[in-house]
Amino acid sequence: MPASSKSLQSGFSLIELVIGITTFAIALTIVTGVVAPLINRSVEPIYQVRATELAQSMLNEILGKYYDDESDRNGGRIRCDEDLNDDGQLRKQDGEMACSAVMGPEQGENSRKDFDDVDDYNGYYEDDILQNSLGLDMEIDGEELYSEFAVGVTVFYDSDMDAIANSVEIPAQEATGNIKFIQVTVTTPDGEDMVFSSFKHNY
Ligand SMILES: [Ca+2]
Ligand SMILES: [Ca+2]
Ligand SMILES: [Ca+2]
Ligand SMILES: [Ca+2]
Repeated sequence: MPASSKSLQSGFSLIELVIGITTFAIALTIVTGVVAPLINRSVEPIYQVRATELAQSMLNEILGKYYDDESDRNGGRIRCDEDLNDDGQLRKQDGEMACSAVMGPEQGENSRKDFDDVDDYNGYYEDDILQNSLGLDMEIDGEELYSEFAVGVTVFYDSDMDAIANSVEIPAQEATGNIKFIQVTVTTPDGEDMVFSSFKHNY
């Protein structure tokens, strides 16, 4: 029998097997340690894009509402907190009204479709099946559009536009004001909070 066919029949030596297994183990470590996290990371941008889309539509919806529940609905010529006759007081008989001191929905505004001013959204939170502005589930053919996403909203007066509420500024600032800060936080399915914000002015 020629020498070459004898060595083929004898298969791998123990040392060759050990080297082979070690090489395979190193290769596997590289795959799980380097490639697998990359696969994970490649999902994140999709969540981020979807979160941005969701936050943008929420902000658009909120910014489309009145500045305040006390805002003049007939053309908006009279702003809340505006002292029209400069007497240092806000009085109904002078056609003046104070802006809302409490951020939240007013009486009778029980769900999102009733919200008519920006601060009605303060404290709004939803997860599970997210809803659209009309209070309908965001689904297409029974498939949730934002499965495992959550969205929350915070609104407060922020007269100096530094993202810190008038109510907690030091030194103390006016309780109400002409600028409201709106913050939308979207939590992605992997638990990352993405924060978006905007201001609404009392025009
Ligand atoms: Ca007045
Ligand atoms: Ca309202
Ligand atoms: Ca309100
Ligand atoms: Ca502030």
